[in-house]
Amino acid sequence: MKKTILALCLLAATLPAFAQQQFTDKELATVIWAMGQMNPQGFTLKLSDLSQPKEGIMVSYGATQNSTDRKNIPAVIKHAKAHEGLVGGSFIPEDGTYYFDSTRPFPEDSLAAALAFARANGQKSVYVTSKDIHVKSNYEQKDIRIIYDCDMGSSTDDLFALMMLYRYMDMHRCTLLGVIVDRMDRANADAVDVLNNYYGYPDIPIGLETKGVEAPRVFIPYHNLAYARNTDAEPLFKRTVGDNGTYMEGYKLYRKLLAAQPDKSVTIASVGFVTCLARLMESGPDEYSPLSGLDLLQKKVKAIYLMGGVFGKSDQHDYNFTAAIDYSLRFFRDLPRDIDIVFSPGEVGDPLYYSAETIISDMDWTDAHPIKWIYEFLNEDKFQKMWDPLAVIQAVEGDELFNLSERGWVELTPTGETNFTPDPKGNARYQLPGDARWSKAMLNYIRLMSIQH
Ligand SMILES: [Ca+2]
Repeated sequence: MKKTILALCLLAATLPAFAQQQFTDKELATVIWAMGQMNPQGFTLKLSDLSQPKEGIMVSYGATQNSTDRKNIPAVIKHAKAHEGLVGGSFIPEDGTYYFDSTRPFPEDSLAAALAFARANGQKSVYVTSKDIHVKSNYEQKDIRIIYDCDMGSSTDDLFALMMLYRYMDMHRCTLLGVIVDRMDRANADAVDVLNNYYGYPDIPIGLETKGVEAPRVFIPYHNLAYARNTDAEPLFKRTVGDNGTYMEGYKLYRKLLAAQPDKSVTIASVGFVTCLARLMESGPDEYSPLSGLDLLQKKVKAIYLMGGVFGKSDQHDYNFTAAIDYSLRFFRDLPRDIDIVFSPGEVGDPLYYSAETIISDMDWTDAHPIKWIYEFLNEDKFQKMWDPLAVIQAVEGDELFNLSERGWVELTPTGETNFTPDPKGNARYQLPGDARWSKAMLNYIRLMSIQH
């Protein structure tokens, strides 16, 4: 019997003419059941020609919910034939069950619509076919309050991490309270002003470091991004602060934002230097709060996700902490021990290489895109790795997508080593490198956000 089914599927796949012959519902049910047996990871089948779509965000209809048995398949086929003619199978690890559903496809650049449909149909996730990833749909977590602290102006992963935060905002999965730019030079804050506007959040406050790292190295320069002009010499990108506005001091904006938030409610994603954080911790009472900076941090912040650190056998050299080692030493020395910290070491993001060519092609849906603009004027691919988004993704989505170390304490040495001492009561953990499949899925997740519009 199994051999017959296999032969039927193979024939259908290799002989379109054969596939075009109408199958009876009974034959379709046999094929669908067999597809489930042969595809433990899931499948989508087009009933008209038994092909498997290569693209599309697949969302199951609520009407065929809980079809787990062979005897449910005829109802799934009936619904699919009355709708888009697609049947999907998926294994849900949480309940160890394989489900068959009538499926609705959405274009891959329409994630928001797909997620809204999924929520309306009681579905917990959607499947993005070409990227081979699932995206959760059952989120409304605006109370995840994020402050994003970056060294905008050198690597483009800071920009992609910020893009992820805007997309999470679109999905109501977090509230971005503010952006701190810890790389001095207002051009870097102006770049954030551009992104805020481009992604539809023009009023997110921006703070800028003024006493930070002197002349840090620049990997991919984009200090002129905010001032880009089109061929008619008009500004290419909108800004809120503009040329005449001013930015609040980075640590001061931290104070203002933290003072206004509920206790232990704020998550910080720090993907640059920790100079503004160190200056916050050394600050005294002001117009925003009678508390010292250290007390304010302890009272309001629950977790800090840090891009940086070197652990285990890695022979990498840390950049973010060593670039301003005095500030970093003070930050790690004084950080309240009841604030959770999670490191995203460079080696975890290393395999996530988003090539210049792929970035430009993923953003070809628009002429003027600030990130694409940077790449269009680069003479060479600088092989940018997507380090920073990994800290942001965990800050918003929690631990589920990551392999993490045990708990412990981290001490920073004057030469920039992050020494880890295991202790179940410790406040620190670090991300562990994933396998090739994990790295690809993470990069594909970032790419999925690049194509949304
Ligand atoms: Ca960075």
